[in-house]
Amino acid sequence: MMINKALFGGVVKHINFKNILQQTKRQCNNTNTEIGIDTVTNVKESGYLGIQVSFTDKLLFFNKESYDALPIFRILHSPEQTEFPKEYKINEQTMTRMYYKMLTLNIMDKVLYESQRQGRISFYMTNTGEEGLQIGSAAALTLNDVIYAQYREAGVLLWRGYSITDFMNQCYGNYKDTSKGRQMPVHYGSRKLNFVTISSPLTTQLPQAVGTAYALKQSKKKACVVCYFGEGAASEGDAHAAFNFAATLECPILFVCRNNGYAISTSSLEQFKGDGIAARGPAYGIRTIRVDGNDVLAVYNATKAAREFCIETGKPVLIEAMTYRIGHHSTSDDSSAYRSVNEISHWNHNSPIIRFRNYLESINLWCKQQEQQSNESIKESVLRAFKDAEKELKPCWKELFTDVYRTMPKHIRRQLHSMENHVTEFHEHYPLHSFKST
Ligand SMILES: Cc1ncc(C[n+]2csc(CCOP(=O)(O)OP(=O)(O)O)c2C)c(N)n1
Ligand SMILES: [Mg+2]
Repeated sequence: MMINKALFGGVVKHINFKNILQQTKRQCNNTNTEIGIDTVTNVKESGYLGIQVSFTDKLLFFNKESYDALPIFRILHSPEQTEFPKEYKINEQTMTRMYYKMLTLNIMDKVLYESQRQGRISFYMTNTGEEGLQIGSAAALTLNDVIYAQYREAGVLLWRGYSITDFMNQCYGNYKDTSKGRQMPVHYGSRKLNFVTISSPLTTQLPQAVGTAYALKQSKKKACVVCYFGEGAASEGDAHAAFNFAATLECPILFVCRNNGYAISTSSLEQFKGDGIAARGPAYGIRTIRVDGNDVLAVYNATKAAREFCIETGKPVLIEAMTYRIGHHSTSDDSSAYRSVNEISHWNHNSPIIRFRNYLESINLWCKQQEQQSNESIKESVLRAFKDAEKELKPCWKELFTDVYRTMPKHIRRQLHSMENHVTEFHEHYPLHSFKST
């Protein structure tokens, strides 16, 4: 009960407050004993917009210990396993193709990593340890789905049809590179394969991907957007904006978080204190699953189900794929400065490639001989493409001035002419023979 001046109409002085308070306390006590304490807790009420209401008289604060951690969906539990639930079966041809692509990615990474070490390309980032996540998810999508990636998703492109030659041309930035040598190595893009060009600033792809998903929904296409990002990128503000937009605007987008344990040298232990990235999904009202990213079959099945949900309902899904970055962050990093050799070797022994090969061998879909032959032939084709790409000319330097505007504005044209005059006059100082002339 509120006691205020207005209630007593200006006769406050003559009121006996002591009596009123005693009377009020007696009434309240009677009321509480009559109703009983349990009946006033957990009362369901609607009233706060968007919040499901229940009340409690217990003074409780919640943290991650208040809930069970989200479980990890896994199909391949042990190396001896030959059977798993029927609904998760994938046809044999698809499985061998998946394995072959994982192997290809792994071998291509080794060659390109070494070529950077020899100074033949300027930069590289390997995908080692994350092959299962990349190939498993890509295999569950169609070419109509639009991909936004970070930079460690070469396997997704490989699965969609980007050839080894395409990878090599991009990393060398020669004139056959579709981005005309204007991007750093590994910043791939392919209009034909519905794969949006990678950009270096972290997390920019998330809000953009949500916008594209919103547009897809308006167009009523039977496709979704798939947006890959690292757990480190999930700490950027853009990630939160993207999750919330996707949930509130109901956009058909599949967020695939690669939780590989590190953001360069910062381990996941130092990056966040909650239950990983997955716990954030339900907080935004996004349907979520945490999956073993090193189990290619689990990733495939989770992605397939998530994609179907996105397209049927037009709503987002979040997948947190647990994996491990076996290689250095990039060729500019030396991970021995911040993690132990033992830690890396543990994951090397449990790599997604080994796990999948064990399974395929156990059901007679793969054998040692096939492994050896595939290794040799993949290595040969990677080295061939690598040598060819290295020999190609660089794009014509005049390309520097094109493609920003549909019609070249006057001031850019002036800069182009001035550069032409300069290069003609000082041609002996430039390696013009390694560039296309037009
Ligand atoms: C906005 C922004 N901040 C910082 C960087 C530098 N940077 C590049 S990669 C990276 C770590 C990203 O880690 P994660 O998202 O986990 O991806 P991973 O490298 O593990 O695949 C950082 C901090 C950047 N590129 N952009
Ligand atoms: Mg990471």
